[in-house]
Amino acid sequence: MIRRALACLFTLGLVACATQPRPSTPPKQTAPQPRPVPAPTGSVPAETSVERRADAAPVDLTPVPFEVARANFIRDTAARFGLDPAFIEATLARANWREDTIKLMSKPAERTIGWNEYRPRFITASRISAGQAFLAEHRAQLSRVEQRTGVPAEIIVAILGVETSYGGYTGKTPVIDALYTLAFRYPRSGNPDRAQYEARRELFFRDELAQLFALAKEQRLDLSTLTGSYAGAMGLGQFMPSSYRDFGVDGDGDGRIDLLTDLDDVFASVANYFVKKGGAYGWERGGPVAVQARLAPDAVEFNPDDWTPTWTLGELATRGYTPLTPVPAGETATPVTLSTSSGPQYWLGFRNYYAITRYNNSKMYAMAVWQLSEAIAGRPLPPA
Ligand SMILES: [Ca+2]
Repeated sequence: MIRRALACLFTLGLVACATQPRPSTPPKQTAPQPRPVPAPTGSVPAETSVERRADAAPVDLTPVPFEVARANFIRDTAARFGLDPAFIEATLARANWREDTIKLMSKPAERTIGWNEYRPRFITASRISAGQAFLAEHRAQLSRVEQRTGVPAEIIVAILGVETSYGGYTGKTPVIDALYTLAFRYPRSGNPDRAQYEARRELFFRDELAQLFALAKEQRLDLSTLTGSYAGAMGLGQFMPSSYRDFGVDGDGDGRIDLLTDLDDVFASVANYFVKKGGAYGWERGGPVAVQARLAPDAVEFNPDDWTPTWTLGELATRGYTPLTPVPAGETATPVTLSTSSGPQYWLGFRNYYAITRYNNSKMYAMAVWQLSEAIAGRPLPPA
């Protein structure tokens, strides 16, 4: 759910990533049974990814004393969501600064890795078999969501596999602590080139903290027990509060959106996110995700700034790109270059590829999720 993320070791996004502890959390009552799954890869939800959009408005860097910022936050959040300021004050008074959150958020980005290193971290035999078991166990529920939304069951399962090892590890950090920390003590590198970005990130998390209060009220969540990632992402799909509020769906019709323990709600919400988040490029029922391509030897690699799939096959052909497998007529795509130990690998990503990047703005994340979904569905994988 966010924009430019770099993930932990990968480039998923942004800054911080996901360094999650080993999975040890017992499953929730209605969540899947524990399975021998690999440690989560630690993607950070999109919302926590880095944003470096050129059009991002400048942020006022005038220092504001913490007490003033905190008081303004309480006043503004109470007014914005119709909450009792005394409740917000009392809740924040019990929140703790999380040094581990600061540390993880300030961790320097690891060296950029290639697809040949990234892929094996996500696409493993154990993750595939655990995904197949999860799909088999919940097939009826997933099929209903697929029929309604067009988002294939295996795509939903793959996202949950990458984010939380199918619910095996959803995070143990109190969400209120994580967001309070990042909202008011977002780590500063001291690098003037990053000052605007870091200030914007702090405001992003301050808004997420405000939305957490609204979410808790709307969905009757107990902020004293709610846990998630070190950056405040929650549940099997690792939704940030704003995404929970914007895209969460009550899948079982019990009047509540529970993305922490209710699989009907989780499946419906992940699918809804895919359909809606990309706007005009949201998930297309039955559409392709990606195909491998060949680049003509005399052509120049074409790497657009983002993965919006606006290029016609004719335009791509002009630039030297030829799909290796047939593509439905009328599809538009984005070229994607993956680096491997044996040289660049070229792909064309379609609207549904773009939809996956809305979950985490990384070309390798989207490719890994799609390929994992293919393996879970029992289809052959492209060579690494
Ligand atoms: Ca529900």
